[in-house]
Amino acid sequence: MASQGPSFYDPFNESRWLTMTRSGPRSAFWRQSTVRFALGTSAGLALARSLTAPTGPPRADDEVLDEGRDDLKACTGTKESSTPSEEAASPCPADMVEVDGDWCPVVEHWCLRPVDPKHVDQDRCAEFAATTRCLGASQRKRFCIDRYEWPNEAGVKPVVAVDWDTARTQCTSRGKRLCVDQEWTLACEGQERLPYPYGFARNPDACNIDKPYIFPDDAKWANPSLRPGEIARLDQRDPSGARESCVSPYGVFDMTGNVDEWVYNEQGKENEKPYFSGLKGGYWGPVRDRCRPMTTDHGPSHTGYQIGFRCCASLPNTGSTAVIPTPDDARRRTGT
Ligand SMILES: [Ca+2]
Repeated sequence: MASQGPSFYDPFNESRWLTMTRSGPRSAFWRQSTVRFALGTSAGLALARSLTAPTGPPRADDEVLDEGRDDLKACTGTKESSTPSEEAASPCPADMVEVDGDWCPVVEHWCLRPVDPKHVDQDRCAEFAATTRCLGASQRKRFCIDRYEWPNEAGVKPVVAVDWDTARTQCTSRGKRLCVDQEWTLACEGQERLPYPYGFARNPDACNIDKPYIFPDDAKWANPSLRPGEIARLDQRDPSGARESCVSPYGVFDMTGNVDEWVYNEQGKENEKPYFSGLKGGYWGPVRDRCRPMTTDHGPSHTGYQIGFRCCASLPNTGSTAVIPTPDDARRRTGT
């Protein structure tokens, strides 16, 4: 009997899943597993669509796409390949972390066990197989990223309730810029391509995630005089860096969970979905809270009680030319 097969996740349409079915002796595995290819680009989606159904979960010796990268072939989530040497001088400011590595457009992640089997649509995975095969050609990236969420100060709660354009302006005021979504993903998952910055198994103690959901009061949120009180009622933030375990292979804190983070989605648009204003990492609530997914349903003027940001900066002579457009720039670019 046919059973649920792999699903290819489209990051630009979070409600759309391309599902394949298969039958055979591994059907028991398929019943237990949700298989998702987290896609980084529309090209990646096209690639995934062109694939045939895998014959089962990948084995360690399946990880052969990174030829010449012996350190990644046997990846088990250890952090050696991305963690910078303590002796090495960083070209980044003291409050930023250097990220130097290969970003993969599509990573094959196999979810072995959902958090809630009755609500797999929530896309919360309790444990992934320790495999991270890269589909497609990886791209070298080198840049700086804030160690913490804005205002990028250890022990201080990050800001919330900012829209994308305010976040962009704040980064500019410090001589930085918003992160491009691909940069943010690499800084979170490392070259190890971890689904969570701390590994393959979801851990609500490692990062500030899976706190009980509190229903917001839309009327209070819409009233400027009542909004601060509503934000305080909903607030479940940690101070930046409060959890030593919530650190990525590169040494960046609080990427998944705590507050959602604005990024620049290079494939996005200003006035319709997918927006160029992307959100990465989830927040303290019971949501995906992984490195790969991006929410692209909210335009640059959107704000929320759980939404903050962090900044990135280009390094000279690295080929990085990321320029974050203003909404006017984007309007001219798209002709809208
Ligand atoms: Ca975060």
